[in-house]
Amino acid sequence: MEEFENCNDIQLDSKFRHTRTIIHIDLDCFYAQVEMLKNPELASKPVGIKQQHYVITSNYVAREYGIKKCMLITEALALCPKLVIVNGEDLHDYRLMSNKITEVIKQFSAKVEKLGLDENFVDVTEVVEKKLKMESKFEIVGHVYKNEIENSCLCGCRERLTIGSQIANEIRSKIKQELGMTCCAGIAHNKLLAKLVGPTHKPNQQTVLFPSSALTLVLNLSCARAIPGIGRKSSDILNALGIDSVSDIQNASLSLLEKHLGDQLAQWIKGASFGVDDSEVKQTGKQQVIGLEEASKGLYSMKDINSKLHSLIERGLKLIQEDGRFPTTLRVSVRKYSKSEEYTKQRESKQCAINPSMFRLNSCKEQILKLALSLFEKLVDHTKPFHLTLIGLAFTKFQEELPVKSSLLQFLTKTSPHKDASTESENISRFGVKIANKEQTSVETAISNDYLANIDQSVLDELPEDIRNEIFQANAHVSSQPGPSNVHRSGSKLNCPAGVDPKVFYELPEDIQKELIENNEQGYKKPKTSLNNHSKPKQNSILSYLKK
Ligand code: DCP
Ligand code: MG
Ligand code: MG
Repeated sequence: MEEFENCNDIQLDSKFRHTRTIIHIDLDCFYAQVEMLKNPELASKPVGIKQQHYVITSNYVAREYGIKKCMLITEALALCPKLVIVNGEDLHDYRLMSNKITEVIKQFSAKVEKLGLDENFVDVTEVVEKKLKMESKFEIVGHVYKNEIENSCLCGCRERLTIGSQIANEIRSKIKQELGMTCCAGIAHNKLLAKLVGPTHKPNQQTVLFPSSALTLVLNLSCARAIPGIGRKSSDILNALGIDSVSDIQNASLSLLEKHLGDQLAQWIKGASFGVDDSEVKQTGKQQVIGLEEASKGLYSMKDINSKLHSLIERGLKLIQEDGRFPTTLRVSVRKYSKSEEYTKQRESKQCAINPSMFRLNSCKEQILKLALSLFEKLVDHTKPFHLTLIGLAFTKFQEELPVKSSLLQFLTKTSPHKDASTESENISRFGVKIANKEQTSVETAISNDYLANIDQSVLDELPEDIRNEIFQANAHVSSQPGPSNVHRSGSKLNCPAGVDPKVFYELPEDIQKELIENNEQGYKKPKTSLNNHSKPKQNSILSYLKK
């Protein structure tokens, strides 16, 4: 103990002053709850969620039968023959719900750290401070760990944690009200204690821990490994040193721990064994990967693969749209069948860069499918019989904004812009060129000597209307030469402005034609239509990209 007190001033700080208020939220039987929400008939039945041969979680009805997490399905069925087994290998709906939950929690404080799919830490210290200034009387909501209300510490933690319990209750009510999900909450002055105290009353309950009970809570843990943050590797090292329980850590010499675990980890573990944890709630950014998988007993044909990829892409695009960012990498994974249990868990994957401009195209689904298939072919020789048990698709490396228009143009133009591109981006360039070549003859006759000549007509046709208009408007402005003045056979009396392909011009709705002419006469004005998420000025931006 003495050594510990000398080892780190910051830890001492949190031992005698409990300035923060941290809430840990953990959803009740998360995957099972999502399934019950999708299919309310399940709510009254025992439900087990299956992955491979295991029940990875179950609802609380099933838990009454003694079903535990990670139990073999055969064992679970022996305990409860009427257990309804739901396949939980596809994480799509769980991820979606997980993100929604975090968003609800963020309504209470910006300091939210997501942990896995069903847990979040929230630092509500500032919210508590504000409430303290506004009110003076507070009542604890929910349980108090060991019914021990703080009466020795004078730092103000009793009031703060009491307000924390009220906020936790509000968060839980909001999650229930907006998403129909129940959860547990732990409230304490640090992350470790908040996480540990939450599950002391389950499900759909909350518990606050006052600092005077911190030691009792950690000493009640079954073993050192039960401290979240001590993983298998650290616990193996500790066990090898004869350190098994939390009190063993408390009594171990810090220098011994530092020698075997490294200074930082050793000091943290030593602190944790006394309920001390000064780690911050790290604000979680958006997810790094949008990934989906489909498991199956057997995928044997390209028809299977095509259909699985098709559905994965459709769902992936929905998620990307909801996310609002643009991925720049596509990854395809497969799990090859093997009799060996260990091996079947391994996935192989290939990835390539994708041009985010693709997400503007109406044909983006087909284009991603083509890319995914070419990645698949690198993983699996489809000319020979194959047996897969899973196929996955992931979008990664996101960028917040739509790409600059130069890349849009690169994507639309007929020639590959990067001759020295890497293999990954060559895929895309080749892909772009391929589209262009297909339509080249008809396009060549259609285009006049204007800036649109560089753009593949077929791709142009696929663009959403607002973007097409923007390109046309910009193109109208580019040329200063007098344009052809004629009455088109379409009946339009309007004159096609300089530099605009008449064929394209007369296809446009009349209001857009007028706008084009206006722009041409007055000089370039900022187009009314705009691309989402673009805050930068657009003045002349497209023009430069459209130049040959
Ligand atoms: N999970 C998993 N593999 C495990 C354990 C859990 O894939 N070995 C998944 C299923 C769970 C989810 O993670 O629903 C969240 O894990 P929890 O440990 O929080 O368990 P639950 O939310 O299911 O139950 P509880 O009510 O005990 O929190
Ligand atoms: Mg949970
Ligand atoms: Mg959890």
